Amino acid sequence: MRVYLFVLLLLPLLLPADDGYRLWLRYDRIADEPLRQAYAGMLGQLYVANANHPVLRAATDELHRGLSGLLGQSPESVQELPERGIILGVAEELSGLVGNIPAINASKLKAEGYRLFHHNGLTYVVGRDERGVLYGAFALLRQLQRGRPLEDLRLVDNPRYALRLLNHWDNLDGTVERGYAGGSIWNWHQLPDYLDPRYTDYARANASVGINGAVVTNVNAKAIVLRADYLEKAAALAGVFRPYGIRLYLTARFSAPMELGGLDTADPLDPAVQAWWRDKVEEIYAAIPDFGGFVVKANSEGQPGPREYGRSHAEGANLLADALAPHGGTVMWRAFVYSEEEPTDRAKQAYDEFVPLDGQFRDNVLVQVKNGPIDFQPREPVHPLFSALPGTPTMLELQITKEYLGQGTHLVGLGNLYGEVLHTDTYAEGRGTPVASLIDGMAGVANIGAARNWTGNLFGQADWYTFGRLAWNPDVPVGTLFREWAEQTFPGSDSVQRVARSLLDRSYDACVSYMTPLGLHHIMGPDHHYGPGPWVSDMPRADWTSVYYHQADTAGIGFDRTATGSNALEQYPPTLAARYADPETCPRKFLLWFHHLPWDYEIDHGVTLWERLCRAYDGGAQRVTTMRRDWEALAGQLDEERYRSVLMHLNIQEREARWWRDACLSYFQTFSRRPIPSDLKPPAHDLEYYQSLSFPYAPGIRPQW
Ligand code: GCW
Repeated sequence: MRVYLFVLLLLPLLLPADDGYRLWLRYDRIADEPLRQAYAGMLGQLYVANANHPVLRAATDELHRGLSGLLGQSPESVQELPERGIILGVAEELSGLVGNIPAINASKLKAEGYRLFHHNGLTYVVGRDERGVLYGAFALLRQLQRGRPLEDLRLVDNPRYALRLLNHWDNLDGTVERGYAGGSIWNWHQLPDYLDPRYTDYARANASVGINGAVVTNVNAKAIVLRADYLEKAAALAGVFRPYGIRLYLTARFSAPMELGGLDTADPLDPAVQAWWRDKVEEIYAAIPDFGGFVVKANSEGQPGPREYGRSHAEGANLLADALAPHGGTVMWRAFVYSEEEPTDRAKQAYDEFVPLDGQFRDNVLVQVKNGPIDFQPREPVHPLFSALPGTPTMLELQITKEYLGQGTHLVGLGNLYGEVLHTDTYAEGRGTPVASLIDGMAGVANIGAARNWTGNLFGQADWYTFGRLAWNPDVPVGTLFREWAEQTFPGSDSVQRVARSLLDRSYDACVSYMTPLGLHHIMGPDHHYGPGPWVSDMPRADWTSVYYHQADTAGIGFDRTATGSNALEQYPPTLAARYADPETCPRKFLLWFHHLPWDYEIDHGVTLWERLCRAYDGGAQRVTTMRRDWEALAGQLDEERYRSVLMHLNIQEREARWWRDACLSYFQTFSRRPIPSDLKPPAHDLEYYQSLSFPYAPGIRPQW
């Protein structure tokens, strides 16, 4: 017994410290010895067709890195087809070499797709093109990391969307807007000469989940990034990304022709402006031959744009599209606009602005639409634009960073948010028209920073992973992705994996419940968006306040977006609109998004809205306590460093969930004038206390406002 206890106490010391830097690409030696030997027996040699292609070299390097870690031995590179081992290459080249193996046939492969299979002692990684081979190599490593057998491997995997991008809201001064993982990973000052090895690891991580583009600068853009010296810096980054199949994109400030070019206008119809952009784009392609294109935030939150010249968003987008088209570049024009003058319901404004422009954009323009009509709230109904632009390609923009979802500390598995959005049936073309079928690409606002483990909160890595894998294939069940991530991040421990998956799965609903249950939204602290602030009423614009959104008064709570209110509902296809219009059929989760209801509205048999609200807040906070306990019980089962780091964050989350619950209930109670159910704990402090808290140095605030 004593010996047993002693070993138990020592166990954490035996597990090597782990700072999380390696993400899900850990490649530690496989502990299951028979399995390791079986793999090693099969994968001892490596034959690569066209081994000198830079992308194939990256794939080969990764296989060497991965296999030498996982198996303890690197495969021997051979120049002739081996009898056992790995065959890697582009389908067309391989079929000439290895003869008549039907599986090599590329007909089922789309651009960037790959096929993995085992045949006669050989494991084939076959791509439609070089990128496909790279993705296949990562997929093979994933099989091994997850301990899956190779013998009956038969995988054909094509990406659903051609554009799978990270959007960095990174500023040139090294700060990150809405970033909670430290400063920017890009060291602009030392580029182009100093190439941090982190840039390569960043590219590897992205490639491993299929991300093929990176917008490296903030949409609140500075023109200076288009200046010659900065283009040289960007070109250096693009050079690191290229072998990993990642194209570099920049944000374009609409007024750049004035700021950099000395013109006195940025009017998109002005020939001098058009010539300036044409020349600038040519200069960019001279430095970055595979430059991806521009992302633009125009006429939104103070950013310049075509509206200043009486031109439409389509005219603005087409200006840049025409300059990029000869080089194969793309414009992603953001639909996140709401008028400075207002005052219609902010949820309606993007639709009103963009629907009349449908069909007017050039072919190389995509309109980039946030998942919901307000702004990355913990939960929103899907944006009505997805089903209203049949003549315009669209990008779905999601946040991977957690501006409104607990920022740097809360564990919230965003995969469930992403899945909910992608699978929401819009009924745009009758039943069975989910958002995933209406979009043409996905962009995720990155949660990556200079933190040693990239995302600050270790579980933020799962959000990056899940985003990438869903952008590759939105139909993979989110639970499968949680499992993949957990298996690769905590290999060798079933119990840690089980808890990790379960935390990812439970946490999204828990967070919505302790922050904004029943369709409440935008009730957080001002500017920094940290913590509860349902009382916020004093802001430069009404639609930046909380009271604008929850509309609580002594009669009830909620934003009436039905025909008796703003009628935002009319922007949805009729089937969906009808469902949301009736509080009886409106999903609970969106009830107060669409309806203003009395406090004693009976929501369940005999349960009033007020009581339901109290129980939602309370239940959400309690679930975090359970999450914290479940993780705490893993003591000694994983390395101390990651264990402690996650636990400390969960402790903060538990405290803050309680804070949200208490602050919001105290505040809403001043309107409901009803007691908090007696079986629930009363708030820990009075309302004045919560209102007195201030966070002048909360991270992530935009520097240039
Ligand atoms: O979510 C809001 C953020 C801003 C952001 C803006 C946008 C980059 O609070 O910080 O600016 O949306 O998406 O443009």
